[in-house]
Amino acid sequence: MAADFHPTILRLETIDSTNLEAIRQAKVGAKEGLCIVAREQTAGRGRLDRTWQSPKDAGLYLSLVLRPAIGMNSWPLLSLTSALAVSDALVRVCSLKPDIKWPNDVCVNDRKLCGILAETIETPAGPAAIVGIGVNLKRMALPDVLRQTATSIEEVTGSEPDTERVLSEVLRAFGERYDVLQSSDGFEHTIREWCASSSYAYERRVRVSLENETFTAVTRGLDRDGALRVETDDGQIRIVRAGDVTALRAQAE
Ligand code: BT5
Repeated sequence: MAADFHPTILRLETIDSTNLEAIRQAKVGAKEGLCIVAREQTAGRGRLDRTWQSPKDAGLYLSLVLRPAIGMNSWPLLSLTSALAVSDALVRVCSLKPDIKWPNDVCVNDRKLCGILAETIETPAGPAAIVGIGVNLKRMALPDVLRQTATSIEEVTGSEPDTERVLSEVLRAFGERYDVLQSSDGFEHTIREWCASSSYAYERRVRVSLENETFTAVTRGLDRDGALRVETDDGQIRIVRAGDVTALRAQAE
């Protein structure tokens, strides 16, 4: 397939958040493919107003401006596409075996190595999607609570990766996956591939945390727009669009 995605990289020393910068640039006309990369973020963002730790040169911090040619109700699939791309890049660059945790975490050995934040915004040129990707490259000083849950390429491989190589492989893999997403059967293909790359897709006992509610359930695959289907203890199927899932061990409820 011909590659249609051609990123233009804008490199910054420091920024509040590459997603915020991408939003600012998109609002003044940035085209599809603008890629903001920063050596550090002073206010790196996670979902739901959470923080992404972004010390200088310890991670890859990038955001893409996208103007996808697919219906907006399918834009949540961009998050899955990005997680698949990071997974591909980690396999190619360091032979890792990543697992994707719904919706957007790329994990190795059950620890988070990459987080993804996809946002939709209005711009004068029409709606745009901003996809932010943070990959932990090196061991970094993290707050105590994250020491048990986060990891980096250096920690799992024993050596510091080449930042430029990780960046170029993430962008190459993203381009490939993004082209597939926008091709015929691209949604089904992306969902199938995501399910094959995630131990969370089926039969996983999880705790689901929504804004005002927490419950336990078993995962039953993804809906057409990438939302997680779960079966609750009383046999109802529920669709989880925004929230967190945590894996439960059989008796650890
Ligand atoms: C995410 O949110 O995982 C999305 C992270 C996206 C970061 C990228 S970096 C480039 C771009 N610019 C931005 O400003 N953001 C994007 P969420 O699923 O809500 O997870 C956030 C949670 O992950 C935090 O509350 C912490 O518990 C944990 N965390 C924070 N920093 C981490 C890190 N460096 N490594 C692993 N876990 C981290």
